Amino acid sequence: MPTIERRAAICGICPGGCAVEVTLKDGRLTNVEPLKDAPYGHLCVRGKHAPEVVYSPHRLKTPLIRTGERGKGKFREADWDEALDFTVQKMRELKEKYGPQAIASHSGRGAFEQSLVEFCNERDGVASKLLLPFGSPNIASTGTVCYVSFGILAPMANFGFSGHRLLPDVENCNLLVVWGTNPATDSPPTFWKRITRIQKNKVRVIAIDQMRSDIADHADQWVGVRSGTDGALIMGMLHVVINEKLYDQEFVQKWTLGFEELSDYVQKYTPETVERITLVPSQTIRTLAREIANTDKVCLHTYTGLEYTNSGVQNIRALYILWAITGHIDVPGGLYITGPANLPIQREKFARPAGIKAIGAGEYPMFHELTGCAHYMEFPKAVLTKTPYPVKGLLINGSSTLTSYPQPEIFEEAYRKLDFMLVIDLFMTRDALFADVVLPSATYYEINSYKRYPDYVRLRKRVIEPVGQARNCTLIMAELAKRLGYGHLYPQSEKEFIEKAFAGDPELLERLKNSPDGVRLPVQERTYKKYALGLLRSDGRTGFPTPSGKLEITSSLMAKYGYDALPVYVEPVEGPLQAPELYQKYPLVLNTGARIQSTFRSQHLNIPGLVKLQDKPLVLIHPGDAEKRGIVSGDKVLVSTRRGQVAFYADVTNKVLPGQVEVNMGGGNPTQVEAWRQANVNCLTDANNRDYVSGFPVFKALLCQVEKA
Ligand SMILES: Nc1nc2c(c(=O)[nH]1)N[C@H]1C(S)=C(S)[C@@H](COP(=O)(O)OP(=O)(O)OC[C@H]3O[C@@H](n4cnc5c(=O)[nH]c(N)nc54)[C@H](O)[C@@H]3O)O[C@H]1N2
Ligand SMILES: Nc1nc2c(c(=O)[nH]1)N[C@H]1C(S)=C(S)[C@@H](COP(=O)(O)OP(=O)(O)OC[C@H]3O[C@@H](n4cnc5c(=O)[nH]c(N)nc54)[C@H](O)[C@@H]3O)O[C@H]1N2
Ligand code: SF4
Ligand SMILES: [Mo]
Repeated sequence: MPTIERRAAICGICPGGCAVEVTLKDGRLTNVEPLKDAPYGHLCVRGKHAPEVVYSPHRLKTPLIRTGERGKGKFREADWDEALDFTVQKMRELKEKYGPQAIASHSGRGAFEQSLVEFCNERDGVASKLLLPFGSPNIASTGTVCYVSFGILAPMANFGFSGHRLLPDVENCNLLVVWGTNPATDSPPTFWKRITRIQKNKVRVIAIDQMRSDIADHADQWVGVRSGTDGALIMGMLHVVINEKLYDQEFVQKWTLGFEELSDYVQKYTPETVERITLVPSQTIRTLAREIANTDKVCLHTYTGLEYTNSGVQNIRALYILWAITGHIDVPGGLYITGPANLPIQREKFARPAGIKAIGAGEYPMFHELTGCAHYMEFPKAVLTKTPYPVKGLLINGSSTLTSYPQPEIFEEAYRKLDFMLVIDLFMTRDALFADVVLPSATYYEINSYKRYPDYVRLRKRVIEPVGQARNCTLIMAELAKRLGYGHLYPQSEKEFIEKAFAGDPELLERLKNSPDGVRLPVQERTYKKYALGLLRSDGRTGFPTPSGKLEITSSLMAKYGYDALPVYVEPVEGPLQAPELYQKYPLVLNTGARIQSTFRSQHLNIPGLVKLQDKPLVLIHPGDAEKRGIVSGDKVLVSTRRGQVAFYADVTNKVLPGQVEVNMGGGNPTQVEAWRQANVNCLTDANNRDYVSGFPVFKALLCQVEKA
């Protein structure tokens, strides 16, 4: 008789940490169900296929050492000691020869596990801090292409604090605007559930999105906008709000800096002008602006949709300013300002190596100073031209850079020139093909740890034994630190990590050990309009924690780095208005990478049960545009830009606006099924076309042509 065990657990496929019930047959994970009534009890399609993911034949099972040419995929199996010794020896050699800064690291979406984030990574981001005691400032992460614009640069410039402190008070609002984010693909989709709940109470929801996304489909109104032009749309709305005096005059006068300049600046953005730029009808712009200004308690939810255009940071700044001056900041039902996050852990502070600047610090100084990280878009240049100095080594953890960064051929060229490269992953990625050493990571189903939610905390108890020789990445980092001579800076076992994580509250840890469903954290009482009460600044004075003490519409931080102090709009440089000649040849606006349920960026395209849900990479194209090209749904089509040509499959749909296409992201890794493996959308995007402040590539406002293959 097989032994069958069912128990509460935390889903270990992505960092979402959904509460689930697992079934184990003779210790083997066979089934996962949502823990329906538990907080964060949820199961997405990816979580449902957990057994297939963790036991995938593609999983890396032993450390590997390269035997063939870089990129060719020839490796031999090695044991952990040999692989780690070799890694450390190469790192020491490079340090000796070129200095510690010659080694860089990059961590990505596979490096968000809670203990890893809290003990091995830096600040807000996910950059591993392993290289800091080694002496290299070159720690980078997907923060180079994600979150930092929205979560750090824009809010810091406006308010003087990070975006994680701006909580959408959905439950108390009368109107919710979801702008450039699709909560249906959040992990877990907590926001989606909250929205569904308020909709039952007849709260109006507006979605502003370049396509009719899941949330736009469920909203009361979808405002379709040309990709990358939200900044103009916001200026048009500010034009209405300011000229019709619909703003909170007392707030503006007392608590903002630069309103006069903004008033002057928006004059050229009449709703009619903005209609020509954004494709949003002028009447809609007026109505939208008036509705937001005249409604009490208007909530905003936004994220990556605004990050990837030429003035992404400025557009997001403008959006927050619109919310603030219409009276929706730090009030019930608006964007609530929380206290600074106070992690109850004693984190080791790793000092920055003195006297040596990180890669990209010169090009993107604000990014560098606020994140403390290297800018990975500058990595190829550093390797290929030795600017600002030679870079010879690279450590990648939980990231697939060759599918997630624009123009992978440039990154590949750099990887070929390296003297040493390490990749830690679950699977053989394209990055790993270039590595000298590949280390197999365990999934979160295979480790002991913990998970913090905004109002809740749970212990993560190992569900299955690690597959093959896979190891918990947190322990891999600790082990590397040890071999590099600073193991004392890291806890060295899972038990130690957990104890240290709750060292500030050992009683909570005891409760957690006895509560498989987790422990709810006390809710803090709310205080509104904290700027007026002196609760936002460390000196106790009233106002915002900015240099002027005001909400800075003209930002001194931006000005300090030589950027426009006003949140000025920049038209997409590769767009129909700025590049009319190119537009003749590439007459469709190209947007890439809106999330789909069955994949997580490049992940799961090698899992049959998930691939089945969408077996081909799609380009969403409007019926009118498709007809002109003789394209019907299912056709193989070629999408081309100035950079290249890639085959996708047509999905003819009025979910996208005429003249715009949306192309799936994630393809390009060697273990993926053929159609996806051949379809790396980032062969079409542009490594040199960037937001001038964040350095983020313009993933979502380019030009392309689509033709039948
Ligand atoms: N054109 C275009 N490009 C984009 C985007 C877009 O919208 N359009 N989106 C951008 C965004 S927002 C981001 S965040 C980046 C994503 O950038 P990446 O970080 O490259 O994201 P993934 O493709 O998810 O790669 C994560 C890797 O981690 C591995 N992994 C999973 N779990 C673990 C683990 O526990 N340990 C270890 N060591 N590895 C693990 C996975 O197998 C996978 O290879 O892509 C960006 N690129
Ligand atoms: N299933 C699944 N979940 C994921 C991921 C995944 O790959 N798969 N990725 C994870 C990652 S790395 C991140 S960063 C988060 C991101 O989370 P979100 O920011 O919510 O990402 P999306 O779901 O792509 O939603 C972005 C929305 O912005 C829209 N958009 C794109 N360009 C524009 C524009 O110019 N203007 C406007 N107004 N809208 C625009 C897109 O059409 C899309 O509907 O999701 C995470 N969750
Ligand atoms: S969102 Fe992530 S954690 Fe939740 S069920 Fe899906 S894969 Fe698992
Ligand atoms: Mo992301």
